[in-house]
Amino acid sequence: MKKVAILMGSHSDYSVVEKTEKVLKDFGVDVEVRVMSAHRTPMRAKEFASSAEENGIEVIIGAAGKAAHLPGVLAAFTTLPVIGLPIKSSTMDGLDSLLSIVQMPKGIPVATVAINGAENAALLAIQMLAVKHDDLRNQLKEFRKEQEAAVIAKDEEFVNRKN
Ligand code: RP5
Repeated sequence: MKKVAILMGSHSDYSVVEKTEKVLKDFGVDVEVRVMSAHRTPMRAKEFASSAEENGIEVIIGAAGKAAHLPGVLAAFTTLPVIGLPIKSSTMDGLDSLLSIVQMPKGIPVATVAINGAENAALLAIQMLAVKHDDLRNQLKEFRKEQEAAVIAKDEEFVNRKN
């Protein structure tokens, strides 16, 4: 079983998070999506992270905006890898979220992707899982080949363009 949990701090994050969910599902990864907040439902967030490993989860993605401490709090309660997905906030364009997530003090790391980097959060989780799941490693290699071919095809369009 390959299972990733995506926790978002608010349902308002879901328009970004659904892109993460889609990539994971496209790769055949089991996804559990939850709304859990480090400040509004701190006990539920703690309980989820504390029991994630025994519940078969292998990677946790924490999506949050503004003072985005959710991924760091989750990471405090588990040794599973935690990926932080900073959500673009309305007032500071997500810089607040990015810095809140990426600037973890030493001892408890959170792997951070770009502001609204939903697809990369999924791909990074898949790369972590691929360390032990050969099928995912092969799928990732295929994905990279397709991505490369798509860029080359676009380049060819320009090369062959008649001004
Ligand atoms: C964070 O506060 C959430 O992750 C969300 O990005 C942000 C705003 O939440 P709402 O006020 O929209 O519920 O906890």
